[in-house]
Amino acid sequence: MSKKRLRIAIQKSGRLSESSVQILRGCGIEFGNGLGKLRSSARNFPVEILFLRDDDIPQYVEDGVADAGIVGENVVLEKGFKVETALRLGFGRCRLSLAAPKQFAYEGTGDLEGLRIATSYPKILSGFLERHSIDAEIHTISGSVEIAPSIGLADIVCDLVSSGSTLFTNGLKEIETVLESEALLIRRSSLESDLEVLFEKLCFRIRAGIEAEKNKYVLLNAPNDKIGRIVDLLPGMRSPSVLPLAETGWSSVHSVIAEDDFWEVVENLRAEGAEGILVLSIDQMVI
Ligand code: PRT
Ligand code: ZN
Repeated sequence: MSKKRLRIAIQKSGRLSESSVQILRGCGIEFGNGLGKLRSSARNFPVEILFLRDDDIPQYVEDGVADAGIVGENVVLEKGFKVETALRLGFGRCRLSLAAPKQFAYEGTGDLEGLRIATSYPKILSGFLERHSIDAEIHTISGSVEIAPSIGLADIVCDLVSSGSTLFTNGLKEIETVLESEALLIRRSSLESDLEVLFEKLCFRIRAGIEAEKNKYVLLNAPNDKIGRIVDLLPGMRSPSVLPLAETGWSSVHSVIAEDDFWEVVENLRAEGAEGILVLSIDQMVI
């Protein structure tokens, strides 16, 4: 195996840290966590993990200090660095939204004309305003954006939202979504060939983990005369497996179903005569 190590930057401490560590550990990569450390070498895969502030990750990847990184799409787009997105990771979901005081009667983007908007995302916001041909004043502030209207610094804000409770407690309501964001696996565009091979391996493993999370493994028993209708309800990866049970006239059916519709499928399976239905999590799914 190559002596070179692939350097991956993840957030040291924050909303993305735990899921970033989990996604790498889910790939079978063993490393110590970032407590009090800036870097950690994996014991069983030629990877070095760098623990950084999220805002610094795109720059480090562009400069080649790190080969890849896990960071929010909002940060990548705001910083505008030349990095490539390899995978969308499906966690750290949030939206960058415009929010106004509750009493603001908002009817459409035309109402934004001439307003003062406080944000930590001036680049993404100005792109949005340009696309909608709106002339508004952007006030860039680095934190506690949500208090800007109440202290008279701005009319409305453009900030990240997940549950919406921060806006609510500050008397604000969401009026427009500027960006839907999630964590991304980013990479620098040119990797030496041995690092490229390592990176591809890593992506392959991460994809298998992401697919596994989106699916469930289902096993059930049914009398043979019901199998046809039950199989029709189950897509499976190619098609469901049907195996005879020791008891004559009965079979066991194994299949994979999407997490999103699994309750509905399970209810339909029961209605068609399935018994002893087991639904299991999948660790990895290679498709
Ligand atoms: O120290 P470091 O610079 O690394 O961390 P940070 O404090 O800058 O970032 P952190 O850990 O707060 O967020 C890291 C990333 O998580 C962000 O860049 C987003 O991609 C993603 N993310 C997901 C969020 C949120 N959800 C989120 N809700 N980032 C921030 N928030 C904040 C938001 O700014 C607001 O203040 O949470 C508040 C709103 O939350 P709700 O639930 O009340 O709506
Ligand atoms: Zn940050």
